[in-house]
Amino acid sequence: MHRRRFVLSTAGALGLGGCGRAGERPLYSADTHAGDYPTVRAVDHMAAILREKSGGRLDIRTYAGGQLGSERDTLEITIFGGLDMNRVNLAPLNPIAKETFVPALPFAFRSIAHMRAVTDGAAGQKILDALVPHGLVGLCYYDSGARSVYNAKRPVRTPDDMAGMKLRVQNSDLYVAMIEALGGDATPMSFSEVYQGILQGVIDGAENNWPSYQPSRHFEVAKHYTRTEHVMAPEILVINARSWRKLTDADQALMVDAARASVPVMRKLWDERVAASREIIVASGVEVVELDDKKPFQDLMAPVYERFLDADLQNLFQDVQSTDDGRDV
Ligand code: GTR
Repeated sequence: MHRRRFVLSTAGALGLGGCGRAGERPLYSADTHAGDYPTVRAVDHMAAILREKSGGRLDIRTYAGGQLGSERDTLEITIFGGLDMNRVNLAPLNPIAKETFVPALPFAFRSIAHMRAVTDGAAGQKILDALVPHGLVGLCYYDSGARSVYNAKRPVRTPDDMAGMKLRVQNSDLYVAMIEALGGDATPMSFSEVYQGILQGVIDGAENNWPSYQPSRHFEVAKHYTRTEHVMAPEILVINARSWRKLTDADQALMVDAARASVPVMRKLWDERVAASREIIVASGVEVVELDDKKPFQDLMAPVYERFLDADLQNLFQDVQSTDDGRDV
């Protein structure tokens, strides 16, 4: 079936029409991760605050585990209003608002603490604001840690080891260009298809953080994980602009406060999850390659920056670079 028709019929079948008002029904949200994943639990925390503060009028119901489709598809549903909210990575937003390229660029952040400081600060807010003309309001950022390359073929120690390797990327031209600049063969596909893809040899591997590599069981079929930590693009929680405008000013303020309050909760859950996932992965016999020097990988990113960091984005990129590293990690 044509993808768009599928998306529309999925939303229709679920009755997620955007006609409800706050109080008449919960706000519907989607997440590709399972119900116990830190992003889903953070939104549940936000929902609990909303219920409490609004006397039960405001609530969020999350369809977790990719029940409603891939991030790209559910984002489309969210933009036209078939879903109120969505927790996605920045990657599917890249084709929608180019400001999202900046924090999604390879090696854009010096550390997790730097990424957190940026998302908490003025540059982070500018990127959220850039979504408004595209029908979305950005409520907050969540952690996504650092993404690293993994594959079923051989340990990657230098970019040369990636030559010709077929690696899955998210649906963003930025990530196709990044893998190609590293010498790999980039294959965009949805997250839910990666395990089978590796098992069947359609792809050799992919790239992701520990907490995604582990419960997806990609680590069982791609046992070479190299700490390239090439991307630290955060997650983002968005709400459809019309759903947003249906809320009173007071309810919008409650939403913003609840979203903000969910961020430190998420970070704590995230740090715990990183440690737990890593332990499972290491115990399973995965070969984890630590890189003494990431420079050979970084140096190959020059053409990617040239193509995606255009003149309009230079100031935003400078704002990101000049943000202090933060001290929480
Ligand atoms: C995860 C992220 C998801 C999705 C996934 C992917 O780390 O949390 O939102 O982007 O990666 O690679 O598709």
